[in-house]
Amino acid sequence: MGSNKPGKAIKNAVESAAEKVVDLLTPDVPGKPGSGTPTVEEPTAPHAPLPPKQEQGSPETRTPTGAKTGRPATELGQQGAYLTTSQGARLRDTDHSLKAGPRGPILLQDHHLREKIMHFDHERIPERVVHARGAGAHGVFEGYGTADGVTRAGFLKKGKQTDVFVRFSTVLGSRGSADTVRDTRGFATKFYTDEGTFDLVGNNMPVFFIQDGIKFPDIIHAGKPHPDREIPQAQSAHDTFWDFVSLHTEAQHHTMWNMSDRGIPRSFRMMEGFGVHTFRLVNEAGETVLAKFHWKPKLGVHSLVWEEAQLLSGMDPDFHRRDLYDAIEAGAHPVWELGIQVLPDTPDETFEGIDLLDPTKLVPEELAPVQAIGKMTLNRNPTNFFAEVEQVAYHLGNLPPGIDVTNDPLLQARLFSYLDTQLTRLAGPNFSQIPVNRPHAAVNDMLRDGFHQQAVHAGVAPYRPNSLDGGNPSVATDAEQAFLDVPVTVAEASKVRASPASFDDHYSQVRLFWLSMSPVEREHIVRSYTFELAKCYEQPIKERQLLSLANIDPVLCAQVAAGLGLPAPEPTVPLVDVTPSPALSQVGGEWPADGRTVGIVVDPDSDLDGLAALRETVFAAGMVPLLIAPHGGLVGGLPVQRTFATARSVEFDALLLAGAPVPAPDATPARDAKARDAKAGDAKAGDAKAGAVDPRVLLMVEECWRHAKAIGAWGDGAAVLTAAGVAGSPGVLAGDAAADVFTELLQLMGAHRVWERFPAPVA
Ligand code: HDE
Repeated sequence: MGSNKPGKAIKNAVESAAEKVVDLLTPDVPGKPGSGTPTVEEPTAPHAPLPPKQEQGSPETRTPTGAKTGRPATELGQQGAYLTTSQGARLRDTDHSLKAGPRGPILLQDHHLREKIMHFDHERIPERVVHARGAGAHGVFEGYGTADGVTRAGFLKKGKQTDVFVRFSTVLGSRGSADTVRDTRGFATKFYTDEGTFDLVGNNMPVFFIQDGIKFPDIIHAGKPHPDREIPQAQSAHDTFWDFVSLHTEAQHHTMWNMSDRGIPRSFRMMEGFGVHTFRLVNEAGETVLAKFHWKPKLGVHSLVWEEAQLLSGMDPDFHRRDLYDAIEAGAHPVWELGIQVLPDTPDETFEGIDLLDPTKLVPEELAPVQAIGKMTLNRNPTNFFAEVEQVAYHLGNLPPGIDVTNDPLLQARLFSYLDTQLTRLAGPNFSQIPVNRPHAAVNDMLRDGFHQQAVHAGVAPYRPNSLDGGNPSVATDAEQAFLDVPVTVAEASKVRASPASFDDHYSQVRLFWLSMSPVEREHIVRSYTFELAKCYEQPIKERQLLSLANIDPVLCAQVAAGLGLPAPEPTVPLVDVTPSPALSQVGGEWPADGRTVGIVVDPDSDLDGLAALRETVFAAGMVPLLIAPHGGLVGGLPVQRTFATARSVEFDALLLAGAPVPAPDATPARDAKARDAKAGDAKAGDAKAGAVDPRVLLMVEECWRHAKAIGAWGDGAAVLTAAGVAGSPGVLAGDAAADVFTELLQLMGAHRVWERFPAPVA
């Protein structure tokens, strides 16, 4: 038995761990599981729970009514050195049930067994009906003060800092589905403002499939797996999806966004976010404007290429999750600016002919620039995924004074759904008392009782008016920051199940989007439509979707039709003249490479001088270097993160070759299918040295090349470029010194990919 003073015990445990584990082998790249260093032997000295990792954060410890508790967040989960029951009784054994003799049977009286199994049986809660798969992080928002003229919201005032919790998600897949599927991404932000929580529950695309919330179950039923066989998971490449969107043509705009590179983001950190709907802002003087919210990532908007996304779904289904958490852990904190398009609040709620209540329409930034009003930095990973990411509950109706809703019929239906869904998912009406959902503003709501009530309400009069509690709580005035339901005039009308005539235009903005794309982005769109439709079984569905494409653009339609082996139909509506919006394209511009991953292939038999310095340079550039070697352990005194057997090019944004390793002992197809036949490389490259390079390294180079990634080599590494047949092509660098090659590589990475490798035929 060791000391039972927790501080000393931790110190002892850490010191003994340091002695027993080769320090150098401990990974110094992000992703290490815990904050301590494990020992080979099971630790037995009692001590307090280890603290979370430094870059992890938990919801601030507040009472259910929003007051600060001042207690460390770690105490909310675990305390003390000893294993206990849920009631705090210390246990002496948790490995054996209480039995009548060592050979059983188990006794019904074993309260520890029953409690342990009962709790385990109920660990799962229903996953979200949509957006089930996601990842989240804590951060801080700082207002610029630039929105003061249009909204009274206090969290937007200059320099005001507000805690936030963001959850990113895919829409269609189940909780365990892959991150890199083609889909819309959710981008939901909870601002814990002093004036009540504000939830901005948006997507990474500015338009939606439907104009009226009553259609939501239809689009989701169509996009989810087929009800009979429950396939395919987390994707739209199937008959029911295309059946619906080709019949319900208002979905065509959002569908094209999904078919574009926006449907396969490189990273959550590299996505724009959009509030989608038009909101109404109201300032101190009671004046209103209409506004659309935008999140602009400091790292730019970037995507995977389709093959990369598909390979990643198998290689690393958690790719986006890992990317977000690793970047935060590496100190590359993702930053977005919040911006608004400010639009006049006119009676027709229309701007430049665009109906602002139609969520299938965007307002081009060239017509209404996005004005920055604040900045968000995500700087802490969750400490417990379930408690925070799974239990966070967003709701469009969580609005602070100064921000109000409009009559957008999609938005209006959402105001019902987000509270309602939590009743099932979080089992009762008290979900706002779960730690991650607790407001940071004083709560005095007169809501009482219900499942899982956490608050111990005092007072005898949870009703108004009352005299027994002295009239508490009071209602607030404008001067006391009361929420303002903007008194908008509602035109006299009859009850109808109908939409305004302006909602009938289903094609002009889809055409605008298509014509705003660069040639390479159009290639990707053609390929996605062709891929998805080719996966459908039913010819009539493909033909019907081609009709929509004909109404969008004849070139697009002809290209997809050719791929499907079907005739391209004529348009059924006149093609509209539109002015492209260059802001919609992702290509062009220079962006920081923060938090990107660089693979470095090393050959233990070659000159390893300078490798340590290069690794440090990559770290210093805010990126993560991963050393890839024939075997694990140490190479040149540095820890290896991937072997040729475990590495795949799709994990890296760029590849560096510090040597030309000969085939490793496990480079046989029987041991590793990626190894193929080393001789095949030989023949293909037509180079005497080709067979001398490990075929897995050649595969990495080939894949990086066709995914338009920058590749650099120096010294012996240049031989790999020749062996792979890519030497001298665009974005493939060879030099004498590692540092020079890396500097050039960094420049190429600023453009995200080496697009000139693939001149696009669709102009
Ligand atoms: Fe959602 N949506 N939605 N949605 N949505 C949910 O709420 C719903 C819509 C969005 O990370 C659910 O708590 C209806 C548009 C995000 O926890 C549910 C309609 C946009 C998230 C729901 C819409 C979104 C959700 C499922 C049509 C972009 C994830 C679990 C009227 C502006 C939030 C939950 C998170 C989640 C309903 C349309 C974005 C069922 C009925 C438009 C980012 O309430």
